[in-house]
Amino acid sequence: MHTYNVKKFPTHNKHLKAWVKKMADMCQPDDIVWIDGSAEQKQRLEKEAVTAGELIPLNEEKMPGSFLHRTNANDVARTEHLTYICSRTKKEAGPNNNWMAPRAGYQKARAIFKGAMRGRTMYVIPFSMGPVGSTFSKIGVELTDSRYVVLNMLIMTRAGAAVTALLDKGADFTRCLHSLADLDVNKRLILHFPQDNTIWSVGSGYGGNVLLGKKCLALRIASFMGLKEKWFAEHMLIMGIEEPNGRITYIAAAFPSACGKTNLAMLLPPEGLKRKGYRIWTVGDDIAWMRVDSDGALWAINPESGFFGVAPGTNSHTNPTMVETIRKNTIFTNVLLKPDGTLWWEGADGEVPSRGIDWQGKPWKPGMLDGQGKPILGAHPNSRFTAPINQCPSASFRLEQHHGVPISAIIFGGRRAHLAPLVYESFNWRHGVFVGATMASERTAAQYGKQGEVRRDPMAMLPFCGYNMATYFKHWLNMGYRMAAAPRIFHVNWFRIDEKGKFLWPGYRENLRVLEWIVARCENKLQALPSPIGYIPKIEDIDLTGLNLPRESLEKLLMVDRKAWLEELERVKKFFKEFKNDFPQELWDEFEGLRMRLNRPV
Ligand code: OXD
Ligand code: MN
Repeated sequence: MHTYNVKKFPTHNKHLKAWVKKMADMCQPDDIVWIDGSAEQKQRLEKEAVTAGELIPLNEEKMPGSFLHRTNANDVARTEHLTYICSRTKKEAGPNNNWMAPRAGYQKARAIFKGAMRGRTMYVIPFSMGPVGSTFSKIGVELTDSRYVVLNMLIMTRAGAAVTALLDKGADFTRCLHSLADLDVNKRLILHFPQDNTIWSVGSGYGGNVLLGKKCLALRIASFMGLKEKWFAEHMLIMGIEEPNGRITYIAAAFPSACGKTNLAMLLPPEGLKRKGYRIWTVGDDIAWMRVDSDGALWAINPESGFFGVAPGTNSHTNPTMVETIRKNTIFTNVLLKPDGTLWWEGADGEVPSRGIDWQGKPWKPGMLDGQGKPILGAHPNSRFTAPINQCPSASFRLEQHHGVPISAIIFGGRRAHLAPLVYESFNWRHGVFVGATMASERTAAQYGKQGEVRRDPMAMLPFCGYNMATYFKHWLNMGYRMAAAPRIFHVNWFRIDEKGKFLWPGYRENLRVLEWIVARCENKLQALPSPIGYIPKIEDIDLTGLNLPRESLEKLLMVDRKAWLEELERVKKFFKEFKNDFPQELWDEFEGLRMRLNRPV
């Protein structure tokens, strides 16, 4: 077996050295390589990955610096049933998490990690979530035997020598260990140890399970840190809306996975609007870290430096900005390879190719059916691209600013065919927390499980909150008391359908029409109509210029169906009750308030 010369590790941080050595003793890699973030090292890894068949280089002329990767067919989405919070007690993890006692977790995973890196290299990736050196950023070190993980982490995080330099000065770090092991779904575990600031992930190669800076650190572990340190780690996009007069309003928005956060974060203003000259600034598309600053407002950074977006449905209509962003230096996962070395996915621009190699590496033609007569897809519905944010034409000029951007509005949203109106505003912070806590959405391809089923997903954090959500709701309420200038809280739903099952709202670029109303409300420029669930826009206050949308459709979109809401309250009650006595009384008061308003004669 290899012996590791700890003196040769390029760091003075003795805790880091000792930990890398200990993990290497368990995983037994042949070699250890420290990631420095240099272009040379990256190119060497790309070459090795190509030689090993882990990456397929793409058409250098049309997609320079880009690669295709395929994961195992059983390893294409986050595996929430194998994801655990190993806090000291089950109560700390809450009914919203799978729980395993820390000792049992370590023991179970150790058996799989043992010798798992034999014949492989262990890469040591020092990374920063947030701008390097910002007091608001957090450092992690991921050990992995996957070059795909290294190359993705180099896009998604600030990784390399600058972070090692901070570690040399003794900075604390999240200990992230990952091994592909033998990619056996029966030996797959994604474990979080919040009290130990540690993440262990084994047996998967899918991004959400293995790029440990993202969901595992920046949401599950960071949410726990945020509770202790009084800040928020949220599953939210951040964007700036520049009005024609040059004023920029920043908003943060939480939608469940695969519900359009990425598209919204970089939307191109629609042409028809009455007010011309809007511009969008993208700060982030998935995660927001937010804290109260000395001005009493909430300030946000995006801890990531790249996008890990869903490919299917991405095209010049749905997201022209992303189409530009992913033209180069992008890693694609599980999409269709065309004979000319370019790519395709369902809902991509251009013609459906007449042939190609599908996401499973098999020859593909349009119209092919599987054993059950269903069409065989060229790309997996949860196929992805990983691209640097600084390639995004709408990337915010404030991305590297250590203090981030001030947030004027928080938007919650879900995919609801019925019930939730296009937009409404909460009465105040406490009511807004209730609105977030009662969020629900229909399941998409980003998680395993039956698609289309409605699941409760408070603040879009159900799969990502690293502790008991009853405590999380209290944290939200408490943060409200700490802010002199708290953001306003809104709820949107782009997905309402009519009696014929057709979407009532065109969505995509046109969503700016709703954001325009939200911004005007933040600036106290518009009055709104009180309804039992919150403030609703007056019909004339949503600019429909240039949009072929009958006024009746907007009326339907904004309708509040009291009976349906009262039925919804029964489902909400069932959900809240899962948290037993830990659930905050303030939210039960909001619940009763809403019930009363819904029952009040009109
Ligand atoms: C993601 C997700 O990948 O939420 O962002 O699943
Ligand atoms: Mn997400």
